[in-house]
Amino acid sequence: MNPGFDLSGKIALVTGSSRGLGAAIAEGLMAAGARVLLHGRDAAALAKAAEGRAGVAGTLAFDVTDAAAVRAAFGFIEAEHGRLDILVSNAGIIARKPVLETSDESWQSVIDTNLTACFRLSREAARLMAPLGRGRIVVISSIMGILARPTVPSYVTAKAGLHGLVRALAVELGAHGITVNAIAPGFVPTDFTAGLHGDAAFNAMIAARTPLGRWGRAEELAGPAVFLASEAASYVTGHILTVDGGLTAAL
Ligand code: GCO
Repeated sequence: MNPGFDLSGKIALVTGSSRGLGAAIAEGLMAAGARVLLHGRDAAALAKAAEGRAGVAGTLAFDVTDAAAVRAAFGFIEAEHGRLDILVSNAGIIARKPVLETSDESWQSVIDTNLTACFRLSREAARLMAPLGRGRIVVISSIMGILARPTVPSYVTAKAGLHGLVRALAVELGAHGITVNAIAPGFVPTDFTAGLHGDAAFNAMIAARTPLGRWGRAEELAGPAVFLASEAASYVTGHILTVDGGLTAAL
């Protein structure tokens, strides 16, 4: 049987896809044949990211923490495309402050953006997918959902929460033919981690701790995302796939 990595005819939404991991994942889905709705907060950056790319089905600029804006975006997807086959929930933020210096507001905003928004996006996506009897939800988590490093307490908590959310969604949405999985990336140099990658000591520590001996590349998230979004992963749900060069396997 053909394992079916082909995503031709599928419509995908990738949040946070104007740059970084989201952009690389969107590119991977398009290369596999999907038509992708790019998302970000900055309409101008999105328009630039969409320029000249045949696989782009459109752009949606909204804040994932704004419930009304999320509803409107899914209303638009339904009206314009009549379906959604794949959601990649990738948009996220980080606050780097020790526990003793973390304010309630900062904590809440990281939880809202990284965890609550993913719940809301997944629920809206599942409402479009359920009538099709099929769907793929891929949550971009982090190895910080499994391991903790100092100074990112809200991020670690939100990412660990996403792993629970993936299982909670998987056990209910399986009945509708919808699979829900997470990818937990290790350290990848993007704008998000520029400060860490630029820090020679931190950079060397990660390379030394990682069996593959280096940081990841954004494009290395594309294959795992295509797999989980495709027919090839038809019997995979509720799974957390680490893509970390082996970092979480090593002591
Ligand atoms: C940080 C966090 C994260 C990690 C990423 C991989 O930047 O401070 O540790 O951004 O780089 O999530 O675990």
